[in-house]
Amino acid sequence: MRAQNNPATSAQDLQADILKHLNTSLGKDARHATLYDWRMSLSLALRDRVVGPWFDSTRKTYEGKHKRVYYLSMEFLIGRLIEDVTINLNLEEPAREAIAALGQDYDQVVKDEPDAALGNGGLGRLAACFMDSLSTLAIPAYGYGIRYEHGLFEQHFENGQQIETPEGWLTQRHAWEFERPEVSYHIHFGGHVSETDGKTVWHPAETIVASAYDTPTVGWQGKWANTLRLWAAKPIKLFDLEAFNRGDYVGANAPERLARTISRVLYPDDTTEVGKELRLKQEYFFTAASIKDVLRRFLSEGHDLKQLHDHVAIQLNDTHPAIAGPELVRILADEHGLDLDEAIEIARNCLGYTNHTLLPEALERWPEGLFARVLPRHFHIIAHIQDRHLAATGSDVRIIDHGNVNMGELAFVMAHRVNGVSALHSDLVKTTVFADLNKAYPNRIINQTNGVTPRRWLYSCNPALRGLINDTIGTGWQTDLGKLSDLNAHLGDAAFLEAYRHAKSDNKDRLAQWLKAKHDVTINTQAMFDIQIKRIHEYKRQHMNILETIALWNDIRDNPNGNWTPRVKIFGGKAAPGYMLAKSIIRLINDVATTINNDPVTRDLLQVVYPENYNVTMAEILIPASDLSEQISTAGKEASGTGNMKLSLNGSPTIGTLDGANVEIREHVGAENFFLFGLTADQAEATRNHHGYARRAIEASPRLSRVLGQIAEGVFSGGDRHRYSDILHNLYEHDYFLVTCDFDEYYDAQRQVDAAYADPTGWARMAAANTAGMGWFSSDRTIRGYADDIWSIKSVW
Ligand code: 4GP
Repeated sequence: MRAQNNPATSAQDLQADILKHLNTSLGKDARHATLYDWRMSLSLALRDRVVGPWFDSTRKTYEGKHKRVYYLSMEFLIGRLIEDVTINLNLEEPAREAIAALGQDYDQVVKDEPDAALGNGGLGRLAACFMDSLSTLAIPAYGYGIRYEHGLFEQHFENGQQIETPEGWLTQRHAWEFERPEVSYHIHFGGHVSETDGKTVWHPAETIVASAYDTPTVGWQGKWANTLRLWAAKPIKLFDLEAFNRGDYVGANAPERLARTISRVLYPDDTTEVGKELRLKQEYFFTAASIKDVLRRFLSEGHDLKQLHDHVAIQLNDTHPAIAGPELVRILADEHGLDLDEAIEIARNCLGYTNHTLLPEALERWPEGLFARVLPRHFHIIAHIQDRHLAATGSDVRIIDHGNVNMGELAFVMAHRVNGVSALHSDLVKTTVFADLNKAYPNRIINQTNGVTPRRWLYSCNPALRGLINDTIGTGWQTDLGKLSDLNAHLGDAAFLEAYRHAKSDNKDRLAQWLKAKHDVTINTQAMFDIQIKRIHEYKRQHMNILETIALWNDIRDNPNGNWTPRVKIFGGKAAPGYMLAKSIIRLINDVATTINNDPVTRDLLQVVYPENYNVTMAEILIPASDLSEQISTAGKEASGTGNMKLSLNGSPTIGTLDGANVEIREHVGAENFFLFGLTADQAEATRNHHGYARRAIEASPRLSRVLGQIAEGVFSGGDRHRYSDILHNLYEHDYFLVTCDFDEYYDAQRQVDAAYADPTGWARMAAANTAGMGWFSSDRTIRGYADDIWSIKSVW
């Protein structure tokens, strides 16, 4: 059923609305309009069409007193929205026609939109996919986060090295949001706590304002729309007029500057004490504003606070919003007079916590002194939560321990469900980081394997494959991705496989043209496109990939007339600004690219390409064009992966370890359509107990020894023997991530890939089998799992 207010739109209607917005919202006539004006006018005309379903959805939720989900996340990696909205509203063609009729190039208009990059990687993109699925499934939901002025930094390469510059998505007006100055809350920090007549009062020292900005997120076919509400920090006192009148113009702006710092950048450098404090304040800022908003809505419906969990489910996307537990308890107890223990129970019934990584550095711990200074009342409440937990379970796992407040333990104790993001990861959550808490609270940890939205990650980004699927098995898979398994019946059909190859080759051409136009790189489209796209991290092992590239280069040079399968190795990803080894890996990849791409002997057989500034939009071009997906993390370290799902779904078989969701992907697409290598998580752990394993592995591998020797001699660094001593030292002396131990098997698996790729029909069958097998990995399935097992919420339909 189409929502009443969503008018069926013709290209003419849209054209008229674009012109209307050009005149009345942008204040331009068509003769003087710039690309920006056209893009804004198109976006606003599209936004007009989201408003109807959005109002309907909100009204229905209030009328039916439906339960709502609140998804609290420091990151929402949304990317561009024009295509997202046109796809979901079925307005692709009308929008294209309307813009063409106005004499503009639609693709240029779409490309003018900045990527909303309010996130780093997987966790943030998952949040964006979840918003899409929640709307598509008509589950009433709010995403809550921060409206950062600057999203994830822009990456540039200078002499192969990563340089970061600030991202500026808000330097232009953001077309999709609605400012809500009336929805604002005071958020407090610091001060002290007093106790009078048994009543605890927090006397904060500092107050800022959290002000809401709403972006509607519309689901498939515009039938339902939820809200992404992002908070901007503002001062309570706009301006110090007295200081200004004294001539202190800088000082006059201090209140605003200080407040705005809170929502200025995603991931401030938290290696310094002030950086830590800022980050803790960011987390409390958006969490506290969100909780206040949740309770305001709840109370406006006239419910009793004791029934909170019947109406409210709050999901903590990692530990960043873990302060939600104590904050909720504080409001229930201090402001509404509930008994503290009762408040804890009520809060727990509402809260769920998703863990996204086992890496110790990502499990947040705040120095006790800092925490107690910034949030003194919460510190007391956490101590009380801890006492109760210790007394009730007899466990000796403390939340406040060794001078730190441990946010993972806090989130665990305060949530009624804790989930990992793949089967393997959830098992490891049970047996490693939270082993003791798992004993104290058996059955609390469950699994919800991640998924991706098929609307964006197949339908929208891959029109060629979308068309073939529609022609082969019909539509309906956009919301029932399991239907892709109908493709299995066609895997023996030569015409289908030929068409599948064509679709892939169209996408490869598209990527090649993009690389040429944007990065001035020419690639061989007949070669296999071998793609690794993700943040740069030792555990993800981009360095193993580049070492294998060097080994292959050596082998081709030793035998230039051999039967080699041409490859283009494509990398994409950013390193955290303070992560020096990851930055060295980036430089090595770029150095190796320079050497190899200029070698006349191997040039037609092996190329390395690393376009700078990987983001959601780049992913949408790379993924459909990929032949081979690199998912080569050290087993036990990648919680799930979602890029692995997008690539396999788009017909790119995986070379990978038994890590994260790779395990389940392999089960679904079939072991014969997956190139497996490497140690298992158990073996990896066992290997680390054998002193000197790295050196032994290097000595046992002539191929790897040679490669490391070349790097040490400066073959890729113009003779500079020291440029990569950090990487080499790490590999020889430590190699926690077991690159050396997995290297030979990885190299061999790559040669199996070469052989398989040499048979075009066989490869097409394998690629198509990946698409056919991936139906289970829709984020709709994941959201249904959360809805049933964690939130106890139903679709409004
Ligand atoms: C990521 C994990 O590294 C990735 O395996 C997972 O697929 C993704 O979360 C979504 O669950 N973690 C992060 C992070 O992005 O910041 O910890």
